[in-house]
Amino acid sequence: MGLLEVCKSVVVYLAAVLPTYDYSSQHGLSPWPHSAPGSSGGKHYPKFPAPNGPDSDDEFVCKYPALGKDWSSCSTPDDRQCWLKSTDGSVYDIHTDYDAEWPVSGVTREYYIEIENKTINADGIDNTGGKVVNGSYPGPWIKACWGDLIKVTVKNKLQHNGTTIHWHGFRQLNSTEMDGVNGVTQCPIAPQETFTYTFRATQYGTSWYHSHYSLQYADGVLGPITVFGPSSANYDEGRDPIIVTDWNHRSAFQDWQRELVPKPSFPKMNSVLINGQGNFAGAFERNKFSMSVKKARKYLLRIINTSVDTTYIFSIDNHNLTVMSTDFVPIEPYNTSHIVVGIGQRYHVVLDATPIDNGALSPEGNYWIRAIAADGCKGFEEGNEPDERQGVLRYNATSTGVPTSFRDSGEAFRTKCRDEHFHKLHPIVKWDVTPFELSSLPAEDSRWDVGKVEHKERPEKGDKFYWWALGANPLWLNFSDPTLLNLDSAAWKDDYVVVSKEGNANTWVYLVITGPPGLMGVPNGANRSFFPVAHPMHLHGHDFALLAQGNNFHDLEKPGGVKLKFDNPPRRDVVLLPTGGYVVIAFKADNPGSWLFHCHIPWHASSGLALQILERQEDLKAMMTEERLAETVRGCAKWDEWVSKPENHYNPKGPFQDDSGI
Ligand SMILES: *[C@@H]1O[C@H](CO)[C@@H](O)[C@H](O)[C@H]1NC(C)=O
Ligand SMILES: *[C@@H]1O[C@H](CO)[C@@H](O)[C@H](O)[C@H]1NC(C)=O
Ligand SMILES: *[C@@H]1O[C@H](CO)[C@@H](O)[C@H](O)[C@H]1NC(C)=O
Ligand SMILES: *[C@@H]1O[C@H](CO)[C@@H](O)[C@H](O)[C@H]1NC(C)=O
Ligand SMILES: *[C@@H]1O[C@H](CO)[C@@H](O)[C@H](O)[C@H]1NC(C)=O
Ligand SMILES: *[C@@H]1O[C@H](CO)[C@@H](O)[C@H](O)[C@H]1NC(C)=O
Ligand SMILES: *[C@@H]1O[C@H](CO)[C@@H](O)[C@H](O)[C@H]1NC(C)=O
Ligand SMILES: *[C@@H]1O[C@H](CO)[C@@H](O)[C@H](O)[C@H]1NC(C)=O
Ligand SMILES: *[C@@H]1O[C@H](CO)[C@@H](O)[C@H](O)[C@H]1NC(C)=O
Ligand SMILES: *[C@@H]1O[C@H](CO)[C@@H](O)[C@H](O)[C@H]1NC(C)=O
Ligand SMILES: [Cu+2]
Repeated sequence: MGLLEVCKSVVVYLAAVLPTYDYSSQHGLSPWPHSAPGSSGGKHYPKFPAPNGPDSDDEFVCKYPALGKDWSSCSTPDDRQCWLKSTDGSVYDIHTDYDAEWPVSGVTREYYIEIENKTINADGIDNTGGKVVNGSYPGPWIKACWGDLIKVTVKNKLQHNGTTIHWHGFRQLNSTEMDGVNGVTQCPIAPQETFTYTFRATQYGTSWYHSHYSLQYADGVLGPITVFGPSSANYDEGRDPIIVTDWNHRSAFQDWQRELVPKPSFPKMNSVLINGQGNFAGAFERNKFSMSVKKARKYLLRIINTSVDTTYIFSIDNHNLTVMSTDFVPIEPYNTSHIVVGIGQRYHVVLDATPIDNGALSPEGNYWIRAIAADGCKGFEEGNEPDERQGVLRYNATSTGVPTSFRDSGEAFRTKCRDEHFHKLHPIVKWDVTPFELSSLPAEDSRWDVGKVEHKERPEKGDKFYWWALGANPLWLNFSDPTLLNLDSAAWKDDYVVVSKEGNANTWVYLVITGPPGLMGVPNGANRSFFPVAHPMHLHGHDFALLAQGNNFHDLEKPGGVKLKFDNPPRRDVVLLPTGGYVVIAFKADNPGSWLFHCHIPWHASSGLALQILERQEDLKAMMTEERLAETVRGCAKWDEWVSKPENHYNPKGPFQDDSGI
């Protein structure tokens, strides 16, 4: 019996004694404290409550002092499209082109968070390798209003790891140095040091922040962030974020070692959590996530997928959901019985608390909230697949009844691994993408095939390990040498996978990403193998237009085999590259920076499935003045000092870095 088998049987034993477990000792879970940053004083300018959570925290108000007193809030339950209006008829609303305009704000939202290690007991089993934000998993809910400046000081209280925080989906317009990617925009924050991130909320909606230091977010360093703003569908009340994730009982750094051996045994996940709560292997009556509602009211739900390995299908028995935004992009609302949430993706949906009577009504008014792991997009231990009934919707808040409801059995309810349907997603603020022919794209910097490449000469890693890559080179960053501190460079190391894109704010950048199935021979002369796996691909610094998405990569080779949508295509910041398929994406070169484009499965990102788009290097160099980079340079000096001492490392004898760094 190998060591891993031993661990597994211990876990199974613990599960068996779970009924007597004292859940009151459960620690490390977030109660969503409603912190209220900034002062709520000030009499001479407009301020209004943000549409908020269930215990609507009166302290959190949106304020726009710079707009003057002609302006007022116009967000009401009957008109959530409106945000601010002026007596002269000007508005900021759902139709405002947020790529170009946002409410002028004098408000800075200041937060301070600490990253520390902590044992997390999320599903009945301790994970001693946990790492958390401010002592809780998930971390505190960071809130701001559309147009605010967000300023978050992060302190690293870990003993043996650096850290960074990335603000997932935030465009970071003119602030690439605040993107939080070690080796690209900064050095890791050294233990006991701090770094202050300052950036403007030009978009609105819900997202998450997470560490970009190696596999750290999988250990718990993440939390939700909401920017209050208009919505395309109406609702009465907003609710706290619903964070769905898969979960593991070991540190991801430990599991990574399972990949770094000649015959990798792929890391497996153990359970599913909603807001940090779950039930491992039949520990069923533990405090399941629950949400209570009043009949006929409409609720805004903010759903975030922070998974490591799993795409979920989210549904509530006997209820349809009205989808109104994908990632940070408001869309024409549509109704559905279930939504497919890929890793890193977010949806704002409206739940109409009016059960659909299909003969399966729960007599007590309790309904299952389901998070179904999609077929072919999950990585759980065999025979240990978690129950899909992950939460309860209650019409009677004090009821403790177990729902008897059933999943919608209709044709339309499919559990295949895919994205929400391409043709359903119509952004409200339209983009017209300049048409082009696929055959006209230069393959060398526009076409990227996802595959695995064989061992290169790297002393750090084991023998015969295959590294995921976009193209021929797996990403491998030097923590101490971020791209932003090398803007004079004309030549980049292959390991940095730098893809230069020039132009101006009106230049479209097009990328074709493919995941060819099977062993495909040797495109571009590199020795690569291809595997049938779907990858959630995430771009920093931009929303992108999704011009095409398909299951058969061979369609690209046929003339006219792929039809591109240029007229208001779906738009988001994470897209699922289907198994054996392709995606074609486009964005405007309107944000100079160095932007990571990577698979959001941490094992794949750690293995190198990433590239960086270096957007308009000369303009970027001009923007990145000494003053702006002062914090970055200071952080690197501190990091270099810390990392130069082997006694600081987790394993002083082994190599310090054993993955791509992201
Ligand atoms: C995080 O914890 C620190 C220290 O207890 C506290 O000052 C800070 O307000 C907390 N941050 C948030 C966002 O809750
Ligand atoms: C976690 O932090 C505590 C306190 O700093 C330290 O004693 C412990 O060794 C750390 N554990 C790991 C695994 O780094
Ligand atoms: C980070 O910390 C973990 C322990 O929690 C350790 O296994 C890993 O080697 C560390 N990695 C780096 C690169 O600091
Ligand atoms: C971003 O910077 C460019 C030039 O550096 C400037 O023209 C533009 O106004 C800036 N945009 C914002 C939103 O600050
Ligand atoms: C999270 O994303 C992963 C990867 O795409 C996906 O497998 C999983 O279903 C998503 N979770 C939810 C709740 O959608
Ligand atoms: C969605 O369903 C609601 C009832 O819950 C209905 O009022 C609304 O018109 C529907 N919207 C669309 C776009 O079909
Ligand atoms: C719920 O949504 C499904 C589509 O997924 C639709 O067929 C059905 O009519 C909807 N039901 C109600 C009551 O809105
Ligand atoms: C709500 O549930 C509680 C506990 O089961 C029960 O005592 C109460 O009568 C219920 N209220 C209604 C209105 O059904
Ligand atoms: C990483 O970058 C630093 C700073 O430029 C340099 O001193 C060091 O030699 C680099 N390490 C490797 C392994 O290239
Ligand atoms: C591919 O592999 C073959 C045989 O192992 C080797 O001769 C060739 O040099 C490799 N090509 C590249 C581009 O690495
Ligand atoms: Cu991947």
